[in-house]
Amino acid sequence: MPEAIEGNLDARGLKLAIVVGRFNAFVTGPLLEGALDALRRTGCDMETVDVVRVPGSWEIPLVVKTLAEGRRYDAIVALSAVIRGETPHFDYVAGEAAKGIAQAAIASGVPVAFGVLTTNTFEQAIDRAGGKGGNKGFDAAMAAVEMANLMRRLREAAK
Ligand code: INI
Repeated sequence: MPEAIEGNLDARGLKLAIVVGRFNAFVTGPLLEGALDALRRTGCDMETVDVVRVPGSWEIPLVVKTLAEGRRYDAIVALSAVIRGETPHFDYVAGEAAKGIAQAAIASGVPVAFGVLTTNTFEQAIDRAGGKGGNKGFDAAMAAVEMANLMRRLREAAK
């Protein structure tokens, strides 16, 4: 069996930022708690975690891009909640947030975990923010730790 190259879940020594939207704060608050819990459990020095608040999902790409280009972070976690309403607004906000976050990660080489909920109802959002669907903020932070370590490994292997 070939040995798989993968990132571990040890956040000791990693520098992470969390960008979190205020819109739908009753969902994004628990997402942030979940993300912080994951970082605590993976050994991250919590004093070094930067939490950056933005108005909503629309603003996340610009802030993630700015943080990633600053090269101070091993990974970034993006957290927000877009809930479908009666208008096409949902599609614009959710689509641009997803595209912009992906572009910022690919352009900078800094992993950005996608903890942006896109749901049809408030109930679905709550289910995924610590309810019966788990906590997507926790999952996103775990993905950020794994990807930070994987990217580190890949860069070292390329030397
Ligand atoms: N922002 C969200 O994060 N979620 C939403 O569901 C949402 N809706 O539905 O409008 C939303 N809108 C605000 C948007 O992200 C910007 O903050 C706003 O348009 C100002 O630029």
